[in-house]
Amino acid sequence: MASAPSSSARSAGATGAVHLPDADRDLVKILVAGPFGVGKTTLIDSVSEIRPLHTEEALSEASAEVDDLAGVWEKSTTTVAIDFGRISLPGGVVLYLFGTPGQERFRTLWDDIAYGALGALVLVDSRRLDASFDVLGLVEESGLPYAVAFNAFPDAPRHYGEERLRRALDLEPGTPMVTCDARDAHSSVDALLALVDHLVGRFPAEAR
Ligand SMILES: Nc1nc2c(ncn2[C@@H]2O[C@H](COP(=O)(O)OP(=O)(O)OP(=O)(O)O)[C@@H](O)[C@H]2O)c(=O)[nH]1
Ligand SMILES: [Mg+2]
Repeated sequence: MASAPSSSARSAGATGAVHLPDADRDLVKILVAGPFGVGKTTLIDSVSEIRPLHTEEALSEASAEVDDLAGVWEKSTTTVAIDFGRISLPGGVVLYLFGTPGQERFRTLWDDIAYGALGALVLVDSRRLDASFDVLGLVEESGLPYAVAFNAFPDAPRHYGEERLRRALDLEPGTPMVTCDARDAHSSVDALLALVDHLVGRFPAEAR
């Protein structure tokens, strides 16, 4: 699987500067999307240079019937609306990260949150690929360019080759695929950089 570009040149981190200078900056809205419990909140937490906004609520017994806890047994809360965070990248690009649920039943919320976004980082749990079909459907329907990041849970199968995963998820050709550990800031920034590279590559040089 392609490795993500290095984040070593990152200009600000989870504990870095939080104030943006007034100089010209490219402000980019990015969705961090994925199925229940895939690590969206964790990723935004790990990279955000501002205190992230979360809308976490305790999981209820009723939700157990719709959101499968398989693989994330220790999970006790879920995001009921959005997560929000911000990260400054080298070269003056600032990503505004909007974490959003990817289940089909959140379609209305999705349409509102996706408004104005330039791209999406779709987090996938390779232990339950089918849980990502809804979000991939939503992202493709909305025409958003996206990259797929496999969040490396310890018991995730490692024997799937890239081509097999690409086919299983029915990804559009050229869609970047990387692995990450959402708990790790550098790894998560690398996944975001893979998306940014993909977005930049879609625009002709003269339009940048
Ligand atoms: N081992 C491991 N655990 C992770 C990783 N990322 C997230 N987790 C754990 O997985 C669980 C789910 O993470 P969340 O960040 O809440 O997932 P989410 O996608 O925001 O979940 P919802 O908002 O409920 O859809 C938490 O218990 C995390 O600690 C990872 O990279 N590796
Ligand atoms: Mg969440």
